Amino acid sequence: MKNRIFSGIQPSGDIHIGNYIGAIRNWAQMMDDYECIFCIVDYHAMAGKYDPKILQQRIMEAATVNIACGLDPDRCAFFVQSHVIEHTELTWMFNCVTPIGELQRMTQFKDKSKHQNQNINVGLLDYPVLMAADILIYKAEIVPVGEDQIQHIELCREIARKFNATFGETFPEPQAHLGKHKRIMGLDGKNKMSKSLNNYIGVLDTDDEIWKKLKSAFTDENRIKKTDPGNPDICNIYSLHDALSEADTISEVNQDCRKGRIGCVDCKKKLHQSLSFHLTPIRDKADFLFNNPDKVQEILKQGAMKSKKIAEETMREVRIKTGFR
Ligand code: AQP
Repeated sequence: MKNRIFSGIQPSGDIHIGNYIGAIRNWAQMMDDYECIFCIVDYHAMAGKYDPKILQQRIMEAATVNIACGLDPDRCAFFVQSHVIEHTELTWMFNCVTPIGELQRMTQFKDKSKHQNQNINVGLLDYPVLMAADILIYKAEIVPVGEDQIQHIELCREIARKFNATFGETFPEPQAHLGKHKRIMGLDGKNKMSKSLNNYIGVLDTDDEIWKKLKSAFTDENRIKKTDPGNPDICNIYSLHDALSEADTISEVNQDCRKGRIGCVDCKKKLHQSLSFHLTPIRDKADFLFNNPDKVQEILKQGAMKSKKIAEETMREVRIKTGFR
């Protein structure tokens, strides 16, 4: 029996290389060793600014990019959250064991409340409870995520503990699984790479678009002249090399930067080459799938059928334990 993992991604805009390096690439590498369930979490996207007219298009884009990045429907279940309605039923059960104070202290809730201060809705506060239901409805033991989600996974463990203590042992306490590159910084060098901050490189950006973004990207601010020795440890361009370039390029850039033998522009050019090498096959596969949306829809349908069986079984057990026969 393989351990089960669950993870999700929102269809809330372009998928960026932070999502790819911090999450999707790890998911694709875990498919042989775990029983994998991956999900487009469309209900989560509703808590932010979203346009119902293009929601389905966003879902298809997110699904297409994830498959192009390596999710293989033969080795994982991949589906849309709202197609397995049990997620929301379990959320209600979990709402009733979750202290409101725990939700109010979540960093992401505080940050997002600042960014969308005209729309601080209950969904924004309740987001981590829906996330706990997404994970626990499959009794997943491992959740591969980026660092920004660690606090939510801790809360998920607490919700599992509270539910088990109230209604009897039902759920495991899942562990977060972080890859080597758990927090990719945005091109501003100050904040996490993020759609809403528009500081990202999209997985589907063209080479020209990527170069335009890289040209103005933040580097080691202490380096004034090209010949000044730089410090790769504090340079965001170097961290992106570390996440994406070949080993010999990483070590060459590291040494040349410290000795002032390579300037920031040339370092960015090398990164641009690595990005192009890495993203071209993904873009090609995505192009093929955009022209064959029925293939993507079929994958999502099969994934929902597989996942729904597990979700229904968990809900049967939960309804009995909570007195809703
Ligand atoms: N910058 C990042 N570095 C590492 N991992 C990241 N993830 C997101 N940004 C980074 C991981 O990607 C997975 C899916 O994330 P999501 O769908 O919840 O998207 P998000 O975190 O909401 O992405 P954004 O771009 O930051 O969206 P907005 O701006 O709308 O809030 C998760 O595992 C996440 O950790």
